Amino acid sequence: MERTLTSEVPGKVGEEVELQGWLHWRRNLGGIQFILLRDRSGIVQVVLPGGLKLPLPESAVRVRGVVVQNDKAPGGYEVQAEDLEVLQPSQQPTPVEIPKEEWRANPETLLTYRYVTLRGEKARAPLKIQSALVRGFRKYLDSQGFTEIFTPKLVRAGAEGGANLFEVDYFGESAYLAQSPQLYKQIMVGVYERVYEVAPVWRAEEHATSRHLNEYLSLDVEMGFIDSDEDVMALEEELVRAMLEETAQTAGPELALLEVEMPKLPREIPRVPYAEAKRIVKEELGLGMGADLNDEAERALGAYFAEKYGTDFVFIVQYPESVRPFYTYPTGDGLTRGYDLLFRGLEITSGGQRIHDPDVIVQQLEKKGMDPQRFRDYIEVFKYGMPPHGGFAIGAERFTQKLIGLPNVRYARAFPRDRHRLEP
Ligand code: AMO
Repeated sequence: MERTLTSEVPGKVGEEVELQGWLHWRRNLGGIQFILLRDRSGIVQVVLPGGLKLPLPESAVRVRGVVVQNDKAPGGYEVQAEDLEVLQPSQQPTPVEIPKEEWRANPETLLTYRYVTLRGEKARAPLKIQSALVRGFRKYLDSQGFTEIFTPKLVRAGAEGGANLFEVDYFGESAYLAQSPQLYKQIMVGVYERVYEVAPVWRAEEHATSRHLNEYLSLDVEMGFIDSDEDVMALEEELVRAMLEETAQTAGPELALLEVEMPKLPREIPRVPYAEAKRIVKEELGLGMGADLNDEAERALGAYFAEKYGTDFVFIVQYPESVRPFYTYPTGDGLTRGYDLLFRGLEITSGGQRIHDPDVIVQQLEKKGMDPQRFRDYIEVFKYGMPPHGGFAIGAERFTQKLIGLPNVRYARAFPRDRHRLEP
């Protein structure tokens, strides 16, 4: 018999169906027992005879039965079956009772047993939403003439500065895990003009915060023949719109389950110069801030722009050279064509125009106290007609976190790596 998905059950009233999935929950009322059966598409109630011996929750099972409408059943339908076949039993009770506690148990416990706690309906939803965001990212860029690239993750030098690099032993030589595909995606602009990459990157952040991971998914974009960072922001605006549309269209049940409020995204996202953002933070919001916008300042700015302009997104533009990486295009007045995108008060993107003149690159490296020798292959490329170009990277987990309203970015990654966590 052909398998029916739980989501297809409402369309099959009166028919006999075969379901396969996991025993999500069970309850024996004596003469009758109920289970919830969970598959990739959702959950449905199955009614079984009271005498039947049922396996433990999370066992993989198969049932055949007749679909009946029942207003008291979750979702309004149930399957009435006589028997249940165990495909593979659970050998022990789950460390956390999935349907009840997935959202209430101690967060550390949930992460420790993530291989099974992820199966909870609410636990698995953020990753489904993230997968839709990433699909939207790829689809939109494919439609705009971009080529997907795959760059090395073992590298000789860090592109984003030396502080948070993971060092690895590369046959006796020192190498690093890539902090970003930055230099390689720029090189690939010289080949394909427009490129993107979806891949993990590593940051040896020492501190545990709600927005830092040591391994995260970087959604990278780079494009050639631009006039300025304005072209890059214009692309990102449309890209973000496409990602949200794809998610609304294909992850509807998950968005509903988590009660996600879709963001306010105006046709044009406001561009606020860094100096102006700083002034607002100080004078209008009465907050202090360090050299860069700190997270408290970002949060306050997010709330300020949501209130003032009805937008959940804001670009902070014209960053000073001192707080941007060496490859950022300087405008000669101490400022750059580098920008950040804040979403609901959190930086989800850094981007901008890049330097395309090799002499300026050497000059900026030296200014930052970095050794141009370590970047020699990268600099070579710029001697062969590199067009004006720019791009950006979106942190996939941060975007997911803020879209859903997750308290910690770790829940937007299946198996997060943090200071104390290398397993599971
Ligand atoms: P940046 O270092 O700002 O820029 O990183 C880009 C985006 O990646 C996300 N991000 C993180 N997410 C989780 N945990 C972390 N530790 C973490 N660090 C960064 C953020 C951030 O906005 N090469 C440039 C991008 C570019 O200019 O193209 C870069 O890596 O969402």
